[in-house]
Amino acid sequence: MDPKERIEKLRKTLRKWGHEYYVLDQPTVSDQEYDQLMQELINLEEKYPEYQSASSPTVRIGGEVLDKFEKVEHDHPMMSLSNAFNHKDLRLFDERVKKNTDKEFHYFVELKIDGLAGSLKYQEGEFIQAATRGNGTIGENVTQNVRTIYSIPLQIKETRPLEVRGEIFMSKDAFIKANIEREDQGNELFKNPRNAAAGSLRQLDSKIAAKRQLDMFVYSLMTPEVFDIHTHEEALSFVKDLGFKVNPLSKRCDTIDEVIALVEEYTTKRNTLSYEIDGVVVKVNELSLYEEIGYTAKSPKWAIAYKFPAEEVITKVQDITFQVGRTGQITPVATFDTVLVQGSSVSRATLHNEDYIRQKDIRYGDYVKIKKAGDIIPEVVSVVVEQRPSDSVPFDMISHCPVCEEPIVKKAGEADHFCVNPDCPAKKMEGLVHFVSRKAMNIEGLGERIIEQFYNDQLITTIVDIYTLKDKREILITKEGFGVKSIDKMLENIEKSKSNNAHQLLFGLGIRHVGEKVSKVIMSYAKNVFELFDITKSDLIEIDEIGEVIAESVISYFQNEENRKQLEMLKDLGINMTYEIKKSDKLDLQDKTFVLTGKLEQFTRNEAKDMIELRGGKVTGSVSNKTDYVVAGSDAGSKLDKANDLGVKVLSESEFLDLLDR
Ligand code: 0OW
Repeated sequence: MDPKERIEKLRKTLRKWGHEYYVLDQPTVSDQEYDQLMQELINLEEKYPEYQSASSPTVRIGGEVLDKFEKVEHDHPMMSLSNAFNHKDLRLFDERVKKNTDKEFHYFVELKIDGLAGSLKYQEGEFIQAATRGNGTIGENVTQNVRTIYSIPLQIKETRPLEVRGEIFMSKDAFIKANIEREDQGNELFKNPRNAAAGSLRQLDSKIAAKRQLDMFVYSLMTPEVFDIHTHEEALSFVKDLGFKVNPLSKRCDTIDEVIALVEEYTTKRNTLSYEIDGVVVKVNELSLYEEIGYTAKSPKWAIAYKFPAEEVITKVQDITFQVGRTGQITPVATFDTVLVQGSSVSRATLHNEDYIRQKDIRYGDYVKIKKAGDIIPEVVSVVVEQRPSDSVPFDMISHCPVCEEPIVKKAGEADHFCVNPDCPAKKMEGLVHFVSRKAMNIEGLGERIIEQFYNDQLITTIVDIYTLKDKREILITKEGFGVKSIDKMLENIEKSKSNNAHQLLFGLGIRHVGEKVSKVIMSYAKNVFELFDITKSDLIEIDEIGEVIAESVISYFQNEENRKQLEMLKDLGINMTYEIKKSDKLDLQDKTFVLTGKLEQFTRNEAKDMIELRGGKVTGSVSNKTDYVVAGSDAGSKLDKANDLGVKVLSESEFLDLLDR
């Protein structure tokens, strides 16, 4: 067989085997056989470059690292879904659909995969482009990274132009693996598979994206009429036949009662799946009714997403312990037998303060209902009084700090108790954790667990100790659980933090009432930390947004001899004490007013706000005709509608990135 034929044959076979393995999850050959043939194809393609093809199974990981993602305008908007939170909402949806059409219809029910929406385009049977949803109209070109998703065919037998859409996700196992790697590199962990998938898809280097094992379930075929398809069910079997991965648990239902029964079934099945779902999507099956049933600005009226209720589980309160924060605040915490809530294991829940405990009458040994809605920390919802032991007694708040045994105080009218001992080890430890945290000095690889261990080993008891830690390198690399690589990476990050902007240092000092934003406001006025040594209260109050309480807290901190000495030592150790508006931020957004709406992938709201303020811009909470830009993330709300009504310029996240990179 001549090489061209052999190459074609190998590609055909490897595509078939790849489809069986990655899409159907039913491999018919061993990994060795697959790898052997792949290697033969790689060798042949190297030997005969004239036969190279972008859709060869050997071409999954792209070449160059991108410096940013190009924008992509969607041919049809990528809409979001309106939500149903209970059976009643589902019935109301059913009634609305029936009001909008008198024709007969069925429902089609799918799991709501918890990932991010993506669009795939094919021409002449070749995969040519993938894009994120963005703000629904403009997305980002992520073709390079999507090529690395093995369940996505690079070539299909349909040669007419075709677009499919689906949910790009990371399986639970891939998520755990990704976080192990993040931990090893001393990076911040992904909160959940959705964030991990979004973060991986936004990698500019597709070699990194490839390692994250992204996957995709296709749930939409665009322009179905072109392929003479009339129902959603036919559309899914059409794309499945082309080699796309379609969720096997989708099902047609004739009535809303059947839908509700299926929703209940999926709710119980949820934790047995190898990927996260956050609900169920219900769609009208007959495509011809979509126009008639209609759309809102953001979502179709012929579909709805049923969101699972925040899961509640019952467990027994084994103990109530008390955390002492860096400000001395005492937080009671219920500890209990580990339970699975919303797919993650939970063994503690905050009890906020004494009032909260009294109001719910939570006692040692009680059986309680725990809830974890979304990604917030778990909370005790209520006590299962019927299961309360007969000898149980009401909870009594402690009177002394559990760490330093000094008396604790609760100010009149305040709910929280505080340890007021300045030398309380718990406060010092929490203070160090705060100092290294992301929004303060952002020392990656030096997390809470390590701070606690190094504190107890007397390696770090003050901030200055952090910057002299490198002198103890020989001790550190022999410590249990640490390697040369992770220690050197940590020491490198400590050194790097010396050049942080001074507002991060000020925030890291943990002065009461001086948060991240106030630190920036003060430093943009004082310019150097040492200016605060002799600043007067009236100077401080002069500053916009600085009131009496903050001014007094700052003055008392910098009048304290210990604190002054510590800052002198930090300066001698090379920590930057000055605040500069970074030169690249040449205030090119001076007097521009922004409103942020929806969920941004790249930034938190605060980070986006900081970027704008650093450039002289202003961020307000509501859209008016004075607004220059509305930055619309995903699931943007009424502010986006108002911007469109007022003709205010709307920026997608990628356009906002472009504006900042200008
Ligand atoms: N996440 C999903 C899912 C689904 C689209 C079609 C028209 C409007 C929504 O599993 N199974 N089906 C759809 O249908 N959307 C889904 O996810 C949406 C897409 C955008 C926001 C949600 O992720």
